[in-house]
Amino acid sequence: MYETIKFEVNEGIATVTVNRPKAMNALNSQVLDELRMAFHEVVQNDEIRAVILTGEGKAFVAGADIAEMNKLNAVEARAFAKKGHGVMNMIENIEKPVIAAVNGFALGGGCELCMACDIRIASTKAKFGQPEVGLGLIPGFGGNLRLPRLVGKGNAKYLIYSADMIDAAEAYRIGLVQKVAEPEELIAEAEKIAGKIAAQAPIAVSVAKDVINNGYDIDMKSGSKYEVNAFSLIFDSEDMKEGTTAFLEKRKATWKNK
Ligand code: CO8
Repeated sequence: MYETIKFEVNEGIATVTVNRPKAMNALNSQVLDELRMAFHEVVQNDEIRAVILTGEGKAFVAGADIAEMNKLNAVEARAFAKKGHGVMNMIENIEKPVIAAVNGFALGGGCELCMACDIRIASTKAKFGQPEVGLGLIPGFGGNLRLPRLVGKGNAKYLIYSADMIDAAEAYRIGLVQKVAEPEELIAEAEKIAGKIAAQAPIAVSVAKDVINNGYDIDMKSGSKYEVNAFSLIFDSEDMKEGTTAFLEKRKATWKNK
């Protein structure tokens, strides 16, 4: 069904692999469409508790497809940028956690794709950057917005203006990634984190994701109200009763995702 990505589900964890290694997994319209379809499948499948997003071969994703962009006029570029934003926003906002396992180059749209994920783990072989200004472009899949939020304005401006590529250690130092792993241990490490998350109450994880995302860009007072409402609503979930009762009865909780 998919031609440019691979989609697998194993023990509640979906793995989405961008699979266009001959073009360094560059995001053309087809890859973006298939990513949207895959994440739609993630939303629909109740068994999936967490997602790992990675790339096949040497790259995670080396950017939006430069050959495709080279031919676009402004109207077509707008449609392409909107398609990219649609995918990034979908990944950022689905009610399930998404872990980027960055195996290699995460450049331009690839860096933007991993930034739309909740958590990033990098292989020691990974390289990050926003090289768009070297192509006469600017980041167009949310990089100007997400990079400063993740690493601060100064680091973001440095990376975007200079087009510098940084390695995993530097990405970790500035807070772009949360963990660094040896290449052969990257997926196992991502699965370990996904497994830990999948063992928690799914409804609580999804509500926490919602509050963090929606609380981030609003003032503290409004955020505080948003959190209080989300926190109280969760008391009507069966999983909240189960989690707290299991603690009191000194047993392991069994989640219903209800
Ligand atoms: N788009 C299209 N093709 C690509 C891309 C890309 N982003 N990256 C690599 N490829 C292709 C190469 O053209 C090459 O194809 P071929 O074999 O047919 O010549 C093949 O992949 C292998 O690449 P290389 O031979 O270059 O491999 P190297 O190992 O020598 O280098 C690099 C790997 C460093 C990753 C190098 O390929 C590179 O610099 N790639 C481009 C990185 C880049 O500039 N990315 C940013 C693109 S712009 C962007 O992402 C904007 C996002 C917002 C879009 C908004 C829309 C309006």
